Amino acid sequence: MDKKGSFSEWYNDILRLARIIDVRYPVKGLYVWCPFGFKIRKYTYDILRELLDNTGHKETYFPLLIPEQEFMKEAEHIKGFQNEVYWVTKGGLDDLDVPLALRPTSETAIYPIFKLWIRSHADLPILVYQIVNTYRYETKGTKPLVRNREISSFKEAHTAHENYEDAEKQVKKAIEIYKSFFKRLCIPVMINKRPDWDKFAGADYTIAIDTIMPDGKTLQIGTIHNLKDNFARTFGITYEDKNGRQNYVNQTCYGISERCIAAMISIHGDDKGLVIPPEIAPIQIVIIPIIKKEHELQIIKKCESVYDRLKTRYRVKLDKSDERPGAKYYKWELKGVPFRIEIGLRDIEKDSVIISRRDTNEKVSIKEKDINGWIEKESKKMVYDLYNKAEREMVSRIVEYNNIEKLAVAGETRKRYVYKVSWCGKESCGEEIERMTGLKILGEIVGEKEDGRCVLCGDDSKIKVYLAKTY
Ligand code: 5CA
Ligand code: ZN
Repeated sequence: MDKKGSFSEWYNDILRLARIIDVRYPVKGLYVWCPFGFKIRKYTYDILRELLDNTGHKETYFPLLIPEQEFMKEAEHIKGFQNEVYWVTKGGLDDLDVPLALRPTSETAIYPIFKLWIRSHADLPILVYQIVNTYRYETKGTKPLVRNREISSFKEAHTAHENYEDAEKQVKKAIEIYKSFFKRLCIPVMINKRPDWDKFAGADYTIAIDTIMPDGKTLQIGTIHNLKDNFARTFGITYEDKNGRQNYVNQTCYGISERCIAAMISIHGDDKGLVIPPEIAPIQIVIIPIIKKEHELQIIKKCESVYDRLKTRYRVKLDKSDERPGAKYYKWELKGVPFRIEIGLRDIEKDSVIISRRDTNEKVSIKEKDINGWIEKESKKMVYDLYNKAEREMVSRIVEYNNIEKLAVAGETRKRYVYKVSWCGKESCGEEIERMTGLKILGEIVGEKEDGRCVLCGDDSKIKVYLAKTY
C-alpha cells in the first residue's frame, strides 16, 4: 500500500483489507459495516454519546419518514434539499395519500413535536440528539464513509432556547464539544464560518469543522448551525416568557457523520495499514507467542497469564493460531492494534516481555509486573503523539498568500495545499477568487480576526479565510 503515492487507492484498499466496509452492496452509495469496522464505529460514537450526555443533551429517537406537508414547510430548507430527497410513495400496491420523505436530516420531523413539547420558558432550553441513518440522493461521486447516500451514523443534535444570545452560546458550546471529540480521535481541525452562499439550508449561519486529508483536500467533518427563529416561525414553536408574552424560540442544530471515521483512518494510517488511537481500537493489545517447539507449553502458559493480567482493563487478543509470528505481525498491524506484546523463551527467563507501539514501531523490554503501568502511560503518549504529528502535518500544508495572480497559479499547480488569504467579504470578490483559483472559500477562520487587504480587490478586510480543494 502506498498512501503518499495514491491516497484514494490506499483508502479503498484499507477499507477492504482491514475489513471495515464492504462496498459490494448492490445499491450505489450504500455500504456494509463489517464487524471490525462496526466496533470502531461503536467506540467512536461512545465518545460522542459521553460528551453529549455530560453536557445536558438527552438522547431521543424520531421516525425516519416525514410527511410531505411538514417537509415542504420551510422554503429555504426545501430549496437546499429538494434535489437530494428520496420519497416513499407506495404502501404495498396502494399509492400513499401523503408521500413520505426519507429524512435527509430531521428538522422537519422533530420541530412539529418541539411545538407540542414547548409551552413556557420553564421548558427551555431543550437539548436532544439522535444517532440514526439519513438518506441523501447525492449526485457528486459517492465514496464510502465520505459521501454516502445512506448516512448510516448521523448524529444530529437539536436545541431550542429563549433568545438569540442563548442559541449563540449553544453554538459556542457545540464547537467546544466537537473540538474535544476530534481531539480524542487525534484529529486536528479548522473552524470556519461558512460564507452565506454555503450555509445550511434554513440556517442564520453555519460553523464548519474541517480537516485536511492526505491528498490536500479538506473534508467537512462536522457542522454547527444557528437557526435563529427561522424554523420556529415556520413550525410555530413559541413559548410564554416570564411576563406572559408569547415568543418564538431560537434554535441550533449540529451534526457529525461517519466522515469522522474516514478522517481518523486517513490521517493516521500508513503503508502497513490502520493506526488507531487506543480509546477506539477494537483490539488494544495483541499478544503473540514466539514459540520454540520444546517449550511451547511453557510459553503459552506465560502468554495466558499476561493475557489474564491485562484483560480486565484492556481489549486484548492472544493470537494462538499456528501462523508464523511474522504473518501475525503483518495481520495485526493492518488492523491498527496499538500495542503488540511478544513473549519468547528468553523473555520468560528474564520475567519480561517485548512490547512495541504501532505508530512508532519502538520496541522495549518490560518486566511483566510493569506492563499495566507502561501501557497506561504509553496510551496517553500515543494519543499525544498522534495528535501532534497530525497537527504538524496540517500546519505544514497551509500557506499564506496576498497576491491573487500567484495564488491562481498555485491553485492549479500545487494541489496539496490549503491557502490562507484576506477577503473583504463581498460575494462578488468571493466568486471571482473561487473562479480564478479553482478553490473553494471555507469561510472566516473563527477566532482569527486580523486587519488586512482583500487578496482580490485590495479593500479593507477584517477576516482571514482558507481556500481549498474540498471533498
Ligand atoms: N441538520 C444539520 C445538522 S445535524 C445538518 O444536516 N447538517 S449537514 O447537512 O451539514 O450535515 C452534517 C454533517 O454530516 C456534515 O457536516 C458532514 O460532515 C456530514 N455529511 C453530510 N452529507 C454527508 C454524506 N452524504 N455522507 C456522509 N456524511 C455526510
Ligand atoms: Zn474584495
